[in-house]
Amino acid sequence: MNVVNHTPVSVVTIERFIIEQERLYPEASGELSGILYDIALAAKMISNKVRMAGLVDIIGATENENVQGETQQKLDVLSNDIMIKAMDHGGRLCAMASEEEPDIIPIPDRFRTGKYCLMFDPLDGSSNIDVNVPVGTIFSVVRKITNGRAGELEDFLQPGRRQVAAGYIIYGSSTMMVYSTGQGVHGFTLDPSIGEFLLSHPNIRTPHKGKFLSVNDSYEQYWDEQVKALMRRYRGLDGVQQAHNVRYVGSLVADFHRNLLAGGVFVYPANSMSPRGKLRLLYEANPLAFICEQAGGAGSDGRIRILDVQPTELHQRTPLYLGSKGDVMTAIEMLMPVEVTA
Ligand code: AHM
Ligand code: MG
Repeated sequence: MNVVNHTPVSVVTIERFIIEQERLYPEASGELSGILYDIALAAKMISNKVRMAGLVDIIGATENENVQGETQQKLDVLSNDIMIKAMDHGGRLCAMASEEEPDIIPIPDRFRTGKYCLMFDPLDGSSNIDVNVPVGTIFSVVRKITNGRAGELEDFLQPGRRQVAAGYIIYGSSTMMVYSTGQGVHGFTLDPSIGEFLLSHPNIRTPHKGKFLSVNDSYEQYWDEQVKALMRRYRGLDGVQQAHNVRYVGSLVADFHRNLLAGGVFVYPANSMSPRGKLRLLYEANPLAFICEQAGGAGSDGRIRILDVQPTELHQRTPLYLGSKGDVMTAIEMLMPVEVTA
């Protein structure tokens, strides 16, 4: 009979890990560490709500639409409020921006402000919540670049390569927080019995080529010929590569997390119905591309590196090819504009 080993995988809490990382930088002010602690606290609170879905009246849609014209779920609104309340008073942020809010969220006058801007998608994949599919929170931190107390739009419209921290929380079979401050990618699993995130996945590296393809191919009829050819390549139908296994949850954090650990590519191309794709550059593509690159993977909009895209709008959308480097390179090679020779 197999005996289950109950020894904890780790006793390194996220707080201890953040402090130890901070000590490597004697010049660090501790402000970024404070932001990460506060996000971990918000994550525990959101996790708690998500775990109660189905038992109390928090599933289902509200009567509101967000700025993208999407119906807000009750848990979108709750998670958004939790993030704002957990983050607004620490004195480290100059403003926030959320996928669920039309404009920048100012820091109330009664609180101090700081030198960082926080962007987040409070509950990604929330349309899945009613059917108990994993959802997530995604976040991105950049330094303020304007003068003055309050954050301005310009502070948020910085290319993703300027992120100083990014990460996500996945509310799956367990709750995990995965983040990077530019020194590798580290994953922490929430131990619900003690309410602590414990280091479970230090220094995550993603395989160079993956076995999974995550794509919603119901849009095939709206793809251009280059994208269709790329999908045939990924599926092994043109005989050039081995076929990928198709796995699509429809919850970006869940699809991304699986591919990060096991190898693969997440693809959400532009199509004739959505010429700029669906996913948001600031709240989804940038933070996950940052994580992916830190783990040895890559992120592209099909032409250029996601982290080099200059944002022009808060809620800008982008096509997205994200995951194992070899698989993203395949996309870039096959989507390159065809040279017209005289
Ligand atoms: P959301 O932020 O409103 O939840 O939308 C983003 C979600 C992603 O989690 C997922 O990858 C994608 O939308 C799925 O879109 P589609 O249903 O078009 O495949
Ligand atoms: Mg989202």
